[in-house]
Amino acid sequence: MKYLFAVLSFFILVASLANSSFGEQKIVLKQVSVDPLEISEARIFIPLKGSSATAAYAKLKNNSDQDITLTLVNVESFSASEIHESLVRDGKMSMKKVDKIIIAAHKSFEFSPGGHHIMLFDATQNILANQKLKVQFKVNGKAQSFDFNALSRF
Ligand SMILES: [Cu+2]
Repeated sequence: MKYLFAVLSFFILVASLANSSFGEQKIVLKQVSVDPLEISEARIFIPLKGSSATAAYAKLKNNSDQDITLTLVNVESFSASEIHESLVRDGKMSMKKVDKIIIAAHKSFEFSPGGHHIMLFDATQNILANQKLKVQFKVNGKAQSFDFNALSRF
């Protein structure tokens, strides 16, 4: 009986050691899997009734040691999309198409109202609030999709 108890406690010790090293491994894996490009607050405003154009905004963070070049490929449920920069010319707001965005290593960038934004044209379907729409970019030449959340303006 004493022997059995010793064997049992040995196994419990081994099991708990295995568990703790497993836990450490999980933490390490989590650190490694941080995306080079992190996107938050990704949102698309549902087009207003009678309007065909709208915009998407997001916060982007370059977690890598290299610059990230970002180009836009397409946006789900819209027939056309472009990256725009807002400008003030002769006191008037205007927009200019931008081919690419470069985010320096460990820097952030924001698509925001009144700044750079993703301009969307001609919704191909009815979009509902909280619907997830895929926005496809090329991140350093490699296609990558991100979920944007559809929001109503009101
Ligand atoms: Cu625009």
